Amino acid sequence: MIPSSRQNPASVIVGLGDTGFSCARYFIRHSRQFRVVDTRPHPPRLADLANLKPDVEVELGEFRAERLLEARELVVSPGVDLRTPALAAAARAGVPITGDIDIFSREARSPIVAVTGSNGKSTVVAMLAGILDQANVNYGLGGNLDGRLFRPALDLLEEERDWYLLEISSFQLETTQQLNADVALILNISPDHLDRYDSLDDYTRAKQRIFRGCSRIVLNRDEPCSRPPDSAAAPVISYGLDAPAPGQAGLLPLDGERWLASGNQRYLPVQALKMPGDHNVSNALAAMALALAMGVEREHIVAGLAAFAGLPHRCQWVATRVGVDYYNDSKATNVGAAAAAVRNLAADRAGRVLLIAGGVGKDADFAPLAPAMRESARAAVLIGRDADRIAAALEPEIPLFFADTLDEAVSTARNQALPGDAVLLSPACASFDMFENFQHRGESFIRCVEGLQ
Ligand code: UMA
Ligand code: ADP
Repeated sequence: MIPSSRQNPASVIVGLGDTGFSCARYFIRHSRQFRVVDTRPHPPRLADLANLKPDVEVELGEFRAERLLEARELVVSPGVDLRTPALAAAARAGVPITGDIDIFSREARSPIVAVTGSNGKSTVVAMLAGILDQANVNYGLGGNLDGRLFRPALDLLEEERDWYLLEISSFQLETTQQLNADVALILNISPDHLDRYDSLDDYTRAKQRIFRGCSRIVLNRDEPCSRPPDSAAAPVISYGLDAPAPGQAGLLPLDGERWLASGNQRYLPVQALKMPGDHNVSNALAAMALALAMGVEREHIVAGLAAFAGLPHRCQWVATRVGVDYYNDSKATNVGAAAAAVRNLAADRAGRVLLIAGGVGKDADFAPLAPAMRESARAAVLIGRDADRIAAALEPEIPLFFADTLDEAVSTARNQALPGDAVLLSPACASFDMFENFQHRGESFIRCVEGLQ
């Protein structure tokens, strides 16, 4: 039971990172009462909130259930686990749980295109944004994206837009009751965040919430888990690496080349895409299918996909030294991403891949990396907290090396590489044991490569 003694209870923002701060700004714009709690002694946006509205009550330190029970609602940041005892107690007592995407979907007055998945989200929404730029569409782009490039969802409501493109994480979907997206897509599902979910099924169920109330579904034919649950009924546009049926997206052959196509209409050759690997061909088809669902013209889709050069830290070419290519794929924070990068970088080259991996493994099973490494890798150089766990999954087939620093890892990989090989930082892990974030890890890698003699 919620205590009946409460008078005009305030919303409580749980977490004062980028999301919590965007929620605070939203409440301030709408003159709504709120308090903030955060377990961290120095939450990242504390000073920003103090500058904006010094009189907001902020409670730091472990969450206190009795304070949360007084809330009108809990607006929970994505980094906070809903299983945290004080939050779970509040939820059991009937305090409504919401999040920034949930609030966004209630407030947005223009249609939403929503993309989730374990890997490729940022690439696909950025590709779609490139297509919409060509078509002069007035859109807002945000959500769970690299905060240096994009904005939290609620900040997008500050400007009038005709469309919203949202990258949404499973954490954000957990607190989203009804998204009501115009177009919704799960790109793929591979094990990730298993420190936050009891099982892969739990993680999948969180992702499937993206389809709640959606008007159209985009489906990846190559990934059975991209399908919505049976309860979601809406028209479907599908994409895949095979030939497309009328109205769907896929690949068609012509003179020994593969072309991105809709039905029997060819759009552009795979060779015209600037990002390497079939996982990026799949991402381009996803962006194309989303654009088709939005009614974008062919010429804009072609121009947008051909112009897209890729985001930093995603299979980003850094340099070629003594015939060896160096790639920064620091954003590969799970096993599926790293396996895709290893396979796809090896596919188009004479040599093999030297993989640099390791960090915080988020309780992942690293075994699925072994087949990709057997097929495509010359060796692995392991760093970070979970280096031994990765080694256990790769032994005995793959030559293994260990390094204490990224600098040492790059030198070791350089020493093992032959001309035609690729040295690939694709860690399959989160970065925070050795770096501030994946951007810091990627930038450090680039500096190490630039420093090679
Ligand atoms: N934290 C605490 N105590 C608290 C609140 C947070 O310890 O009271 C910790 C969390 O456990 C987490 C960190 O602080 O380790 C950040 O959590 P947060 O909820 O404050 O994060 P934000 O700054 O709001 O950033 C979040 C997304 N981060 C996460 O979901 C962890 C950002 O995605 C996103 O850009 C931003 O909202 C805006 O939407 C980043 C990310 O890593 C890129 N996402 C994960 C991923 O892509 O794999 C899901
Ligand atoms: P997300 O936003 O989902 O983390 P990104 O577009 O930032 O995805 O890409 C992160 C990493 O995932 C890339 O560095 C690459 O290694 C891998 N990746 C990208 N697209 C795919 C895909 N379609 N399938 C598997 N792995 C992918």
